Amino acid sequence: MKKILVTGAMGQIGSELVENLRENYGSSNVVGSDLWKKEEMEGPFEIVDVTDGQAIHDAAKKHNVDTIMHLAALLSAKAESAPQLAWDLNMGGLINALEAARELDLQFFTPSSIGAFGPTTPKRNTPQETIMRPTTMYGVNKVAGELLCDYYYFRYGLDTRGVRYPGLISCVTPPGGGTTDYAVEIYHEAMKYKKYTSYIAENTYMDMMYMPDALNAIIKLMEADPDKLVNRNAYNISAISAAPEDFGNAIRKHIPEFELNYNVDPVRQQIAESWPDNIDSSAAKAEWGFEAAYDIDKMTEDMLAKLRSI
Ligand code: VAH
Repeated sequence: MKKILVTGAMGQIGSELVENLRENYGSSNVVGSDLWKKEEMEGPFEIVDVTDGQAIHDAAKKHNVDTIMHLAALLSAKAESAPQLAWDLNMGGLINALEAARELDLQFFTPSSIGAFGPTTPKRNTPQETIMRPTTMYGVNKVAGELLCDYYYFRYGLDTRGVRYPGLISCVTPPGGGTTDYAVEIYHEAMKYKKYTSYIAENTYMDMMYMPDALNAIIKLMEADPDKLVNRNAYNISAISAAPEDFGNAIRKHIPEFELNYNVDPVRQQIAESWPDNIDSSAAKAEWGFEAAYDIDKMTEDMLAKLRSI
């Protein structure tokens, strides 16, 4: 992996991934792409709508990349509000990116999610191989996406790789339309108002991860020995299993007067309850050495320090 095209480069993961990759591989070797870009954003960038397969192909060819990291997608809550649009973007965009990678013989990364699991999946210590009957359009997209990436590996020999991300917490670009967004909002509002009203109920556990761990996982997986990859497109990875009150308790170690209230959103609560409480990451650790560096306290300290400096 030396020259990379990132789709969804203006999103929560993409915006920090492009910066991280540029630090590791050189700015001129990482091409961002999205429907729009921030004026001040530097480095190679292409305006690409991933529902236009030719646009992805042309951007990859123009910059002579050897890898596509496909991140453009609608997240879970937004996908539930527009399921047909989500199918077109999440699945149409994915097969377009896979086709570009096949035609140009590129390495390929796209994330799956804990959203690929459903209410009949074992909720605790969720195995790498298990029942996957998601009840959301996002989950259907993620399971189908994992299988499509497996197909492109088995049928065409494409070097596809992916992880099942938990909820990701970051302070650079807020997520849009996710179920786990509360775990990002809580930090911003703790800083501004010393209080937050959670749309997810207390005692609702979900897997979470700090963005630095999420980005390191991509690079570690993409640089791993392909002969060691068994689960290649769908590695369970997680760092933290937490409910809203756990974030509140961690924040209060820095902002003692922080107040956490609840006003549950039934749609996102139902999505959250269909996902595991905590997943087993042992296959990722065994096959490519996945390790998370941030627990909830270390993440909280870093998040609040970064938000204070903005
Ligand atoms: C979402 N942040 O909430 C995403 C993620 C596991 C959750 O896929 O939809």
